[in-house]
Amino acid sequence: MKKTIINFFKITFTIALLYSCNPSSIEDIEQVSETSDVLLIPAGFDFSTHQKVTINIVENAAYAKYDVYAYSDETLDDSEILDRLIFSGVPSNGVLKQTINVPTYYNKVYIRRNEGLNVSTTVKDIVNQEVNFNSSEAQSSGKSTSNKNLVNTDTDGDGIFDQDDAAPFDPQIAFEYFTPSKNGRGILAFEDSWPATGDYDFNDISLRYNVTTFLNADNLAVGFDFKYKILSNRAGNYNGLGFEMEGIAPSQIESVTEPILTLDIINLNPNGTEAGQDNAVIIVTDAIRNTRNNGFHEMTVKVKFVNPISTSDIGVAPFNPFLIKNLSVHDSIVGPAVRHREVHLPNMKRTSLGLITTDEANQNSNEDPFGTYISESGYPWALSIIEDPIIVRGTRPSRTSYFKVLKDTINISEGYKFFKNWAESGGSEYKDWYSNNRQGYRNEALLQEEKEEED
Ligand SMILES: [Ca+2]
Ligand SMILES: [Ca+2]
Ligand SMILES: [Ca+2]
Ligand SMILES: [Ca+2]
Repeated sequence: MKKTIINFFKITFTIALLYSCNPSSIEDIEQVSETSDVLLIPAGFDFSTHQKVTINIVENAAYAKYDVYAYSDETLDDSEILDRLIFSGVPSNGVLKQTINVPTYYNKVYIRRNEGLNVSTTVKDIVNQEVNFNSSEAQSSGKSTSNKNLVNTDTDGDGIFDQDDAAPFDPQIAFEYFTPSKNGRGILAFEDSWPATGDYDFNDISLRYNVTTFLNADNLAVGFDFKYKILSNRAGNYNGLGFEMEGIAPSQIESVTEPILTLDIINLNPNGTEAGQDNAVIIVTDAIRNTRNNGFHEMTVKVKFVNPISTSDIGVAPFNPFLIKNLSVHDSIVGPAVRHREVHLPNMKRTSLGLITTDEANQNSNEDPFGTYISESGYPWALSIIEDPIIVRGTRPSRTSYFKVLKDTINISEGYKFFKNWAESGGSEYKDWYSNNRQGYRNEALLQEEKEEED
């Protein structure tokens, strides 16, 4: 009975919304409609498509340079492994340890060790989200570097030879660490109807990103570049975007690129982090719609730390990302700009400034009564996917291998045929449901082609 009443209100609201629309802005309108679909997910499932893996390297020589790659041996042939560089480093005091984020179906790590002129390569299994490697395991590949007259110069004096140093003239930076990988990218896709049920096309806001973290000679992070590109903004609200770095205090951040602010709802600390937060919160913009003057070009948010921090302490990108759901774009139902409504990934916590008001919580349309960001029908309001491209030699990365944004009002389980199997199996089946690794995974007619960069 209760459900029937809720449905009645939803239908009435949908009709009211449709009639209040200004036809000129109809392409931007989220047409709220109840999905009859229900996902029966196991308790505790968080819809994660990626896993954290800790790489522990123990080195017995005084100096060796490492490059670490991750992949799945089921979906990749050997020639593609080298496109999946995740980080480089020279062990400091005999140890090189990094925490990386890789798709849940990845099962292998490829470790390339370079000691002087000797190169060795080793493949290790990912076991219980860990890889342990000791340099005594290194098998010389018989290859040697082409540079027979290797001269070890360290121009900036950071202890890392020029040929191994990602920034040979900068003593603060020695290596790079990429999330998800040098050529890979992450996708964040949001439904902005929270806490009401949406149509689950996950295109209200979607973006792709790639993070380069800069490491010093001790393999500690000194800062990072968060490069992102908005892929879709099909929302009826002025939605903002930010991410929280859990466990990192605002005072640990030296500087952040100034966010794009237009609604007067965000207060910043002098270092550029959001004021009033326990953890460091980086606001990208308070209204993605208002960043359109910049087009949907790739943008970069630069973050620098006061002191170097280990990658296990800063957490792995995309950290705790969230959408700030704000006022409607329709004049007829405009409200005051607010900061508190945050839409997070499943089972992630709100920031210090996020809350659901009593009024909002008591609404019939509240489908998130436990604040887990998983609806009563089993769907999340946000998805996080990371993936590597299949590189087509001699051309730009093949875009067809990436997750594609759904066409409007298409439920994700229609466009991605095994999304439901994946979710209902608690993530154990069809782990690569979002890819086109195999024939028949996607209904391509229901997916949008990504627009090329508009120059
Ligand atoms: Ca150097
Ligand atoms: Ca350097
Ligand atoms: Ca939607
Ligand atoms: Ca939509």
